[in-house]
Amino acid sequence: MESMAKPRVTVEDIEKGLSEFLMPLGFEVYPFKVGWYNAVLIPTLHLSYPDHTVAVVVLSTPKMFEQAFKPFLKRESFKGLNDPIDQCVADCISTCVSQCFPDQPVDISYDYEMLPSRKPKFLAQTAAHVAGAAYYYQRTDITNDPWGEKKMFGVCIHPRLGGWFAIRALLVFPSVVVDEELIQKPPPDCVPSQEDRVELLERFNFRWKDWSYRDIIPSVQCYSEEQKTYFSTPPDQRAMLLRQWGFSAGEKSGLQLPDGNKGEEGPR
Ligand code: B12
Repeated sequence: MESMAKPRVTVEDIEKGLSEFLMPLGFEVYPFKVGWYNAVLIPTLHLSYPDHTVAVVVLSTPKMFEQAFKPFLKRESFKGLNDPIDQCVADCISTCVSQCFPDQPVDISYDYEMLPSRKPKFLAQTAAHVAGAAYYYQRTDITNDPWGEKKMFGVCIHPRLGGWFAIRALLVFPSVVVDEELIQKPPPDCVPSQEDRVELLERFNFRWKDWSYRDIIPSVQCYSEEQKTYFSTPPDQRAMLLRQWGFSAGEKSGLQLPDGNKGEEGPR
């Protein structure tokens, strides 16, 4: 019955399939092993798969806005209930997975999804770091930091995009396990100096609305003025902005966001 066996999906197949579909839409994909992620986290935050399971973290680049979002808006007419960008990302990724891997189980989690415990389904920055995509600069990366008792959030910096990207999704392939086929590469440490790291965390925590943390290193692309306008608009007014721009909205569009989604969420 040898001939009946499904060919084994390799990590190369996964990377190739996902990037052929998602790169032209303005996304980047980075495979990693679940064990690398779990190794840096406390057990309550672990992903519950064996260490050798293949996972992939998906980033959006500035090009996603033109190459995926605008075509999505023309095609789909967004629905007012969820953030249109989140709808677009979910549409791209779920279509990609069902077309490229129709016979594979794939567990998809998005950056904005929470568990019943109110913890995020996955820590996007930790995933990006262990996958080698973008170094996660945390307070613990600074010796003798000047912030005393203050809570300081960490931030990932991408070697080519600086801060001009977002971490959108985690895909886990529960039936694909790997060994030596996947070797961990550290993310490029593109903000090596202590002084610049202090500056980076201060910009991210105290001045994130001025976009300046994203330019902590030179980048090959950044968000267009239009994209910045979109992301600077409070989520409950984005549907209206899109209508002003001439995109049509579906039945339930408008200002009625569900409770809990009205928060002052900024750009990702
Ligand atoms: C909740 C949340 C917020 C909250 C709280 C922030 C926080 N970090 O806790 C609020 C609302 C304040 C917020 C604000 C913003 N956020 Co926010 N947020 C999130 C979200 C959904 C979860 C983060 C979280 O709860 N982490 C839990 C904490 C406990 O994790 P942690 O601090 O990393 O700690 C862990 C690590 O240290 C790890 N660890 C320990 N040792 C080691 C060693 C190594 C090597 C590693 C890698 C890890 C590691 O263990 C710890 C846990 O035990 C993420 C998306 C996601 N799903 O991850 C986006 C995310 C972090 N936010 C993001 C952004 C851009 C923002 C904003 C700029 C804009 C916005 N979206 O509103 C602002 C600015 C921040 C500010 N100045 O206030 C981006 C950051 C991108 C980047 N380049 O890093 C993310 C990743 C979203 C995305 N899609 O890209 N955010």
